[in-house]
Amino acid sequence: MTTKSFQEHFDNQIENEVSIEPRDWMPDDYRKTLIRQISQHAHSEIVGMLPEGNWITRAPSLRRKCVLLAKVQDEGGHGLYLYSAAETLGISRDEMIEQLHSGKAKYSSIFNYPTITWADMGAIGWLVDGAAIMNQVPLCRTSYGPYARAMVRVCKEESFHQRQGYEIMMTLANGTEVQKKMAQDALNRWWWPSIMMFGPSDADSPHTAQSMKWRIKRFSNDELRQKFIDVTVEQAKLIGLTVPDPNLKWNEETGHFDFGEINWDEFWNVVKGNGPCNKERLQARQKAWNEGAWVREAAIAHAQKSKLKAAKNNKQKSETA
Ligand code: BYC
Repeated sequence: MTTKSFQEHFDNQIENEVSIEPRDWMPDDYRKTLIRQISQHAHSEIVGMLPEGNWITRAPSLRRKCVLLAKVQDEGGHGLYLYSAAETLGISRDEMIEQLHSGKAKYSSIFNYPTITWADMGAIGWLVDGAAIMNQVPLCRTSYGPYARAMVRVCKEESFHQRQGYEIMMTLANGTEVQKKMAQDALNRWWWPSIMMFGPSDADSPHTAQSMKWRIKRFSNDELRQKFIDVTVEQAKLIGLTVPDPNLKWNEETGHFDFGEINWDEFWNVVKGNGPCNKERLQARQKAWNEGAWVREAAIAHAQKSKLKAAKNNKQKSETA
């Protein structure tokens, strides 16, 4: 086949919703876009373990501790599926980790904010995982097979995470005055960063148009952000909390909530590495990587030994046969 016919075949697959698999021909830019998005997604899951990991030892009861521990472990698992999905595109895990540690690869802006009270665990589960579900459910139908399949399980777990967060908020909102205040304060601090998680507005998003043509993305950043706001405002009302946006207003005509101006300077500042916790997060990842070196070396040595042993056994078997 010529490059032109490979391209036609690929275009037909996209058009007919036939998923692209690792051994299929794909345009270089499609591959690059997927490596960029999937690896950044994986990094977000792994870095995303840190703000919540911070509260495991201080969860207010054994039940809360077990649930939070399970949630944080889930995020680690999501990172691993996603690194594996990205590896099918021809990049190694070591290369991806190196890109994270050197600051070349991005990860979600949201994880560069501090978790200062227990209510932040509620706000993260409710808002951050809620935003993640809104973004990731459509990714279950993304055009690249391994990414789409990884997302199915990730989304099931994210739903549980969202509910555990909302339940923490509900409990606090129905608690004492001090607890209710703590929940409101967490909502005040996490609302705008959660809205920013969806990425720049469509007009300023360099990748959206092409990613939608390739059916990697099924909705634009602004469409998903709007869906999230419409759903979440009602959830806040239900538990008696106030979304910190004085311009939030139901619009009969559009059938959506209008909302206030997003502080894009803050968003880009965080994305560029200058948020409240960027340095701390990267240092924690680098430290974990360095301290885990002996485990990786031992695993490689064990794999080599097992391989040699198996080869020796096979040789002996064929000699005695
Ligand atoms: N933070 O043209 P755009 C989780 C970057 S983890 C930082 O719109 P695209 C969880 C973007 O990468 C959830 N950077 O790009 C874990 C691009 O930069 P480059 C993570 C951002 O790719 C633990 C530039 O801005 N979810 O759920 O079409 C606990 C231009 O943007 C951000 C995913 O990763 C941001 N928020 O769209 C709890 C979902 N937004 O690469 C929960 C998968 C944009 O040109 N990813 N940028 O240097 C996606 O859906 C898309 O990649 C995005 C961005 C919507 C994020």
